[in-house]
Amino acid sequence: MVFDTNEHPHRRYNPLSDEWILVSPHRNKRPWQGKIEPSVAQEAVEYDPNCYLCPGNLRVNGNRNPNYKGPFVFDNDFSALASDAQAYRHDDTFFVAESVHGISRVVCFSEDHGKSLAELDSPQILAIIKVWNEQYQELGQIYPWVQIFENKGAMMGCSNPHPHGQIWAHQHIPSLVHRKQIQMSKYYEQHQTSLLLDYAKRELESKSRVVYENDDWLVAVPYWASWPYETLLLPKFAIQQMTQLSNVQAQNLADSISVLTCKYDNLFECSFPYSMGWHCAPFDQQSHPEWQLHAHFYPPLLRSSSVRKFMVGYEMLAEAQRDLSPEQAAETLRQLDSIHYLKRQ
Ligand code: H2U
Repeated sequence: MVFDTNEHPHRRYNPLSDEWILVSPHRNKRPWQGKIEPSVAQEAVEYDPNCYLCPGNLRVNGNRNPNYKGPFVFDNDFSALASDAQAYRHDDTFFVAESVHGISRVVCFSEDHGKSLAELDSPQILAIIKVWNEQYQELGQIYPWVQIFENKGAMMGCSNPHPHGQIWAHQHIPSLVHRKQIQMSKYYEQHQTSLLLDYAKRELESKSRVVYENDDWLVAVPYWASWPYETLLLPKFAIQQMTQLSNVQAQNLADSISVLTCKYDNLFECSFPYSMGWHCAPFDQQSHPEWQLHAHFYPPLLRSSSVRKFMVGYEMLAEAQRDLSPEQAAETLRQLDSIHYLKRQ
């Protein structure tokens, strides 16, 4: 019997995290099983008088948002980090702790309460990229790590439907990034090239996991994806930080985000939940040829707008597991229209 990775259970190695994932494609031979659940009605209002993030509204702490248009950034009123934390370190075998020093901000993507990235057009997404860059520039002068991310949808713990993301910047390098840094450094020592630049080249040669590409960017379901429709957004060129993007590269990035988020919404004809975020070289005044700027999209949905993948028993106790193969997921995403289903005639 010939081994078929779309049929037979196997494990795949994630070189970014140094972890394995169990793939059980026989449990889900077809990429689409079961019935289509009715779509959850979309929030269509442009302005919600009760939203803390809409222009002109009062936030929980009593501050009033300006009548902004386009992206708007403010310091999180319930920050997970403190910029005035006293230094603290406790070292006692099992009881090790240290203080954290940082700042967190909220980035409203636009004044429109009802439009997620998928429904904003490329120039509006480009405006968000510019704001992310301004934040990297400002916060990167103070903190070595600036984490930009978006939790989208109640399923991902998002507390407010107004399209927005967050930025947490702090002194320490967080655990997942630390592990990735080690892996990329090891690869660089062995090959004198960046792991993710070489990986992007291999994905472009194979095409089997590529969802979308333009002159500068590539979206692929990574070989080691653990979430059903997880994707990696990768540059085709060497770049360590977002602040190094040319205007054309930034424009092409806006197009990539637009196409990917539209495809996601089109998959189950719903506002597709996910957590996404950027990783780039730390702002530590060192050169980091091992790094490549990239974004991860981690969406939980599996079979419909309401049937999600849970990372529970086996995943919590052993390792990540998936049914659909990454190649099957990529094929499904690739075939989807890049015009948003709500904009179709
Ligand atoms: P999430 O939806 O991903 O939870 O992000 C919303 C953030 O907005 C959340 O971190 C902040 C919350 O603390 N927020 C304010 O800073 N002020 C408000 O008035 C409401 C929400």
